[in-house]
Parts: sequence; structure tokens; C-alpha cells
Amino acid sequence: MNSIFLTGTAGSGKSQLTSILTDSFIQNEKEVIAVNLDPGVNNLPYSADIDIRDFISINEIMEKYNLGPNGAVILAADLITSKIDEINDTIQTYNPDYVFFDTPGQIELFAFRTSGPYFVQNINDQGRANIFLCDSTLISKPENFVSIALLASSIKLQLKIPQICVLSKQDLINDENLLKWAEDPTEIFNNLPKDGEMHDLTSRIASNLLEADLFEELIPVSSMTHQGIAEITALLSRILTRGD
Ligand SMILES: Nc1nc2c(ncn2[C@@H]2O[C@H](COP(=O)(O)OP(=O)(O)OP(=O)(O)O)[C@@H](O)[C@H]2O)c(=O)[nH]1
Ligand SMILES: [Mg+2]
Repeated sequence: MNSIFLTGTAGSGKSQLTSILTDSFIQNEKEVIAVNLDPGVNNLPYSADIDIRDFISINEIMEKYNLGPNGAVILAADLITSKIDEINDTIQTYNPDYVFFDTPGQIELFAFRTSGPYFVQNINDQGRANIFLCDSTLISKPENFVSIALLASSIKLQLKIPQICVLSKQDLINDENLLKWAEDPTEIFNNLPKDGEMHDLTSRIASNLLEADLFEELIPVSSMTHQGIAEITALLSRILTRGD
């Protein structure tokens, strides 16, 4: 069994991409399940085979611990680890080739607390990968691009598994620079802020990220037009079979 996690900033398209990838793998005759790990979500664009909301209820946590919605969401994120045995057992009953894990909207609740990385490391699988979604609608300047690249690096440091970076909502991109940066991240140096502190900081961070190969490939993807789905599938197959 292979685990594929979908992470990214709030609203970057994780749930939508979970839906598209699950359907695409099923069409290719793979045994696939989708797992919702977001206890706070109301509507999902796919039918979750395993849903954390069946194990953890935000409303019950609010009542039981006398917490407001924010406190309850934080506690719910921490409680995910206490459900890992049940989730592993339920996954076993499906005996899937691939499991897509749609993670919570607030990335910091999953990746920067101990529970998310613990969950990722303790799922019973043979191969694992993380798809990090860079929301193209948040990127208009080199500073934004570099900030999201830094976040992608932080997530890789936290989860410690192979990572694919995708530029989500490609159908909404109307900035040619962004596509140039995605194709060749060194292009960012042609568009840096003109001078001053931001120029210096952005260029130093960009150099380090490039040197560390953390942003080697950035696949433009759209859940509307299905652009990039074949590329993600090919890269996942390479990572999961060879452990790149
Ligand atoms: N145009 C366009 N819209 C998209 C795409 N992917 C997602 N969206 C829209 O963006 C919004 C957020 O998408 P979701 O898939 O819910 O994003 P998410 O990352 O799961 O959101 P949270 O779980 O709340 O963080 C929805 O209105 C989607 O319809 C895309 O590729 N293109
Ligand atoms: Mg979501």
C-alpha cells in the first residue's frame, strides 16, 4: 500500500485534487481509497472511504472540553494520532494499492504540531509521498513565490517524506512570469525586487532553495481542466517505486 498526502495552504485545492487523483487512479484500475483527515470540513468534493469526522467530532470536543471552535480544531488535530490504530485497521479492510490523504485546511495544525508528522510516519504503508500545493492565486511577486517555496521546504522538513510540488489552479494563472518561474526557478532572479532589503533577502533565500534542490520540479496543475494530472501520476510512480 502506498500513502499519498495532499498538503498546502488553506483553500489551495487539496480536497479538489484528492477527488481528481482518486478518480484518475480508479480509471486506471488501481484499488484506491480517499481518506479525509480534516475534522473541521463541512462539504467534501469526493466521497471519503474513511472520514476522520466519524472518529472525532468538533462539536463534541467543544462541549466536552468547554472549548471554542479554534481550541476544538487544535485539540482535534492532536487527537488524530490517538485514532491511528483504528485508521490503519480500517485501511487494511480495503486492502488498497493507494491511499490519498486529504489534510486539514490549516496546514500548521497538521505539519507543525507533533501529531501530523507522527501520523505520516506511523501509517502502515510501503511507500509514501507528499503532494504540496502552491496556490497560484497567492503568487504574483517573486517575494510571494519564495515565501511559498519556503513553506514547501518547511513541510518537507516536518514530514520527512519525498515531496512533489504542484502549482495549483493553473487555469486561473494569467501571469506569464509565474509559469516561467515554475518551468525554470532560476528565472526568478530576473524579476527580483529592484533593490534594497527585499531584493537582498529574496535573492539569498531563492539561491539557497535552488541549491538545496527543494524546488526542482513544480508541476502546473488544474483540477478544472485536469492539466498536470498525468505528470503527477508519472512522478508519483517514480517516487513510489524507486523511493526517489
Ligand atoms: N479554478 C480553479 N478552482 C479550484 C481548483 N482547485 C480548487 N479550486 C476551488 O478552490 C476552492 C478551494 O478548493 P478546495 O479543494 O476545497 O481547497 P482545500 O485546499 O481543500 O481547502 P481547505 O481544506 O479549506 O484548506 C474551491 O472553491 C474549489 O472549487 C482549480 O484547479 N481551479
Ligand atoms: Mg480541503
